[in-house]
This record gives sequence, structure tokens and C-alpha cells, in this order.
Amino acid sequence: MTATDTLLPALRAALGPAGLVTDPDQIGSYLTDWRGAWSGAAAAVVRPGSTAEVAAVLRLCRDAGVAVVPQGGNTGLCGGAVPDASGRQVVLSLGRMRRVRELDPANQTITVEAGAVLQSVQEAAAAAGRLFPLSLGSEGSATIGGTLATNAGGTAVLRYGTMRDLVLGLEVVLPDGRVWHGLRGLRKDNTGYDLKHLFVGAEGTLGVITAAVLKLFPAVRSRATAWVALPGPAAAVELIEVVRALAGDRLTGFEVMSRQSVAFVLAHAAGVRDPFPAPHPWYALVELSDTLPGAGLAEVLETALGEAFDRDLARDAVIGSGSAQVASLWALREGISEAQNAEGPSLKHDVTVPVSRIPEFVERTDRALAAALPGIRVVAYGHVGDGNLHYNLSKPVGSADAAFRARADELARVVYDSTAAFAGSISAEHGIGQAKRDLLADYEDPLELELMRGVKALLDPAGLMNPGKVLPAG
Ligand code: FAD
Ligand code: 2HG
Ligand code: ZN
Repeated sequence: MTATDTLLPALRAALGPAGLVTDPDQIGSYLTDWRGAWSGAAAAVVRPGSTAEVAAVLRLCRDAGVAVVPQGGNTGLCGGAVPDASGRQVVLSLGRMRRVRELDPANQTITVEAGAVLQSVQEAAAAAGRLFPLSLGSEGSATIGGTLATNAGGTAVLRYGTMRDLVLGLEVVLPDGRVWHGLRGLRKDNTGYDLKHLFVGAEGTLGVITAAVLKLFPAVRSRATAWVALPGPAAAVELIEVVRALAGDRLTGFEVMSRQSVAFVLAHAAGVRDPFPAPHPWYALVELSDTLPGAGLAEVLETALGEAFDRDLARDAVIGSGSAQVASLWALREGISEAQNAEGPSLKHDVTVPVSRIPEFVERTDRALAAALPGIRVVAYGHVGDGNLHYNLSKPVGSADAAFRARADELARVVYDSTAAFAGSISAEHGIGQAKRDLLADYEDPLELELMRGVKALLDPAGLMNPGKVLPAG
């Protein structure tokens, strides 16, 4: 008799038939990530419908000594929500906990359950004339719990910050089944350590987030978007300053893409076209927004672009007119992740370096990679306003997938050593999960790692919350 032989009937009794999935035909989508980059096995998938049920699951699993893997929309890019191969772990999906518990317009807050899909929270805020600003390509599937657990970023961080900046309070079930009722909607609360920030970015290794109080903002009533051709990444960094000096806080997004990235979208995505007659080495997508209708943002962009042309920071530019054109410009940016998959394995490196050092970082890392593997295609793009590049790699044209995958660790070292040399981070916004777990031992400060292990031991002494993720073994 194994631990799971007694656990499964207990889970069934606690959750009812809607709360437990063991049928091999239904369980598959919970066991592999959206790209198929990681897969595992599980004793069961549980789908609790309330915080009390999450607490019951964690108590039962703790008593049985069985590990739990929290899962939201399963859109994570580091394998954090995928169980290991043992078949002994339990996947805890928050998919049935999607309610908006409260929207308080005067307090500018919304209280939602962790399984609520990001887009549905944006829509609930919009219906109340408010904005919930987190914006990701995966927002139709990613959940509030997952975006908190990974401290997700996306395309509006420049103006509104990451999930850590957007959360005021949390409800969390601890690994022993106790519930921390930290759902405070306070903007000032200096009562000792700010515990919610331990769970933000912990990737489910410290407890299960079941609900959150999130900040709302006034609805945006005017927007202007430009697609700009650049001579190189140095021009991008200067262009940010030109736009920011004129637009201030109205600068909401500043995305930058290499030609290789855009070429993949043009080759593989439906219904997109290059806005310019000739290719350019790099591009920026600049977005301004304001709460005032008719705020004259297109004029602000025109002035900024005029200065950019005078200083040879821009080679061509188009300001989107009408929502269809703006959407088509964003499609050129948002389509990169998927388009790259059509070119074989995508080796992802989500890094940050200080914004001012991006041009030098790109130049040196491109050179080092070309020396390591001639013909390698660097697909560099991202939230350059935040110093965040998705410095992804595709195989040389005509080479074999397997040969390229076999070089993945070595090529990652080239990128991460370069990142470290520029005082950067090996994970800007996607997290560590299982993808970068072992790298932490090499790139994280040993004292920081020791403190993280101390926090883990305090909250999860039995090591049953998402083991094998984030913290390196040992
Ligand atoms: P999952 O993938 O289910 O889980 C992610 C991690 O959080 C896992 O470790 C899991 O165990 C843990 N977790 C999930 N729910 C809970 C919970 N309730 N309590 C505790 N732990 C939990 N990310 C960005 O930051 N910026 C982007 O711009 C961006 N764009 C993307 C575009 C595409 C096309 C795709 C596929 C992904 C993108 N991502 C981006 C990555 C991904 O969408 C985010 O990491 C997102 O936050 C994951 O949310 P999820 O609900 O899918 O979490
Ligand atoms: C983005 O900014 C996402 O598009 C995904 O963070 C990046 O797929 C990637 O590497
Ligand atoms: Zn990103």
C-alpha cells in the first residue's frame, strides 16, 4: 500500500468528483507545458473549488508526505507548473477558483481568486471604468495566481510595474494547511515584515496563493502607438530618453525587436505585413497613453520622432491610426514567441541588464555566440524600456534540431556569463522553475541563496511545496 493509495480516496471525499482528476485521458494537459518543453507524471490532479478545499488538500498531502505542484494557466516558460516524472506528486490546479470577490472603486482595488484569468480581470476592471494594467501575450490563459507566483512583467511595466508592484494583499494556504488571511487593501501598512512579497515570485514553493487584492488605475482614454525603424540597439536606448523627456509618465510601453525577430513573424504569422518598404536592423514599438480623451499624444510622438530623425536615431516611422493598424503593429511584436517555434527549437534566455548597457551587451554577446556556433540566429527582443531582453536563439539554417539542442547548455553559458559580466540577471520576468534551477547555484550570491533556503525551511520544513523548482539541490 503506497501513500497515494490512501491519499486518493481521502482527496475524493474532501473534494467530491469535480475536484479530482485521475483519468489518464483527462490528465494529460496538466502534465506538460504549453510548448511541450517539459512533461511529467502525477498521482492525481486536484481542482479545489474554495480556499477551504485547498487547505484540506494541503493538510492531506502533508499527512501523506506527498508533494504538491500548484498550477494556474500552465503558460509559464520555465517548467515551474509541471510535476516531476515520479508519478507521485499531486498537481493542484486553481482553475475552478475564478471569482471576482469584490471591486472597490473608491479604494481603486479588485479582489480576485487566484484562478481568475488575467484577461477576465482586465475586463472586470474595464467594466467599472478602471484599468488593471498587467499585459502579457499569454493573458487569455495566464492566471492571477500564476502571474503573482512568477512576478510577471510584460509590456506595461515601464509605467505600472510588475505584479509585485500591483498587489496589495494576499490570501495564501501554507504547506501545512493553515490559511494566511492577508487580503488587505491598504496602500500604507508598516506593521513589520511585508510577508506578501515572499510569496510573489516564489513560483509555488512556499504556499498556494488563493486570492489577491490588486491595484486598479483610471481607465486609459487616449493612446498613440509608433513603429520605428532603428539603425541599432544604441539608438533604441537614446530614443527612450527622447520620448521620456517629452511624454514623462505617459510613456507606457517601449518594446524593441531585432530584424531577425520581425522576419520570423513576417514569415510565419498570418495577416501581418512589414509597414516599411525595406528591412531595417532593429525596430521599436513605442506606446503613449493618457487618461484624458484627446490628449494630443500623436503630436507628442511626432515631436519626439522629429528629434529622433534629426539625430539619426530613427530611419523610418509610422504612427498607428485606428485600432486595426495599432493591433497590426502589436501583432508584429506579440507574434515573435510563437513564430520562433516554427524555426525549430527556441533556446530562451530572459535576461536583464542596465538599460544603458544593452547596446554593448548585444554586441559582445552576438559576437561570442557567432564564434561558438557560426550561423546561429539570435532572436533578441523585449521590454527594453525595463532593460529586459528575450535573448533567444534559433539553429543555423539547415542544421538538425537535435544537434542544436545538444549545444543548449553551452550556448546558455555564453549568454549568462555575458549577462553576469554586465551586472545583469539571468531571469528578468519568467522565473527560475526547473529551467534555471541549477544555474542559480552559479549566478546567485551564496548569501542570498542561503537566506532563500532559510525561508523555504521555515515555511515548508517537509519540502513538499513544488520541490525541485527554484532552489538548486544541496
Ligand atoms: P503557471 O504556468 O500555471 O505557473 C507558473 C508558476 O507559478 C509555477 O511555478 C506554478 O507552480 C506557480 N503557481 C501558479 N499558480 C499558483 C498559485 N495560485 N499559488 C502559488 N503558485 C502558483 N511572462 C512575463 O512575465 N511577461 C510576458 O510578457 C510574458 N509573455 C508571454 C507570452 C506567451 C505567448 C507565453 C506562452 C508566456 C508568456 N509569459 C510572460 C510567461 C507566463 O505567461 C507567465 O509566467 C505567467 O505569469 C504564468 O501564469 P500561469 O497562470 O500560466 O502560471
Ligand atoms: C514576451 O515578451 C514573452 O513575448 C515571451 O515574455 C518571451 O517567448 C519568449 O521568450
Ligand atoms: Zn517578455
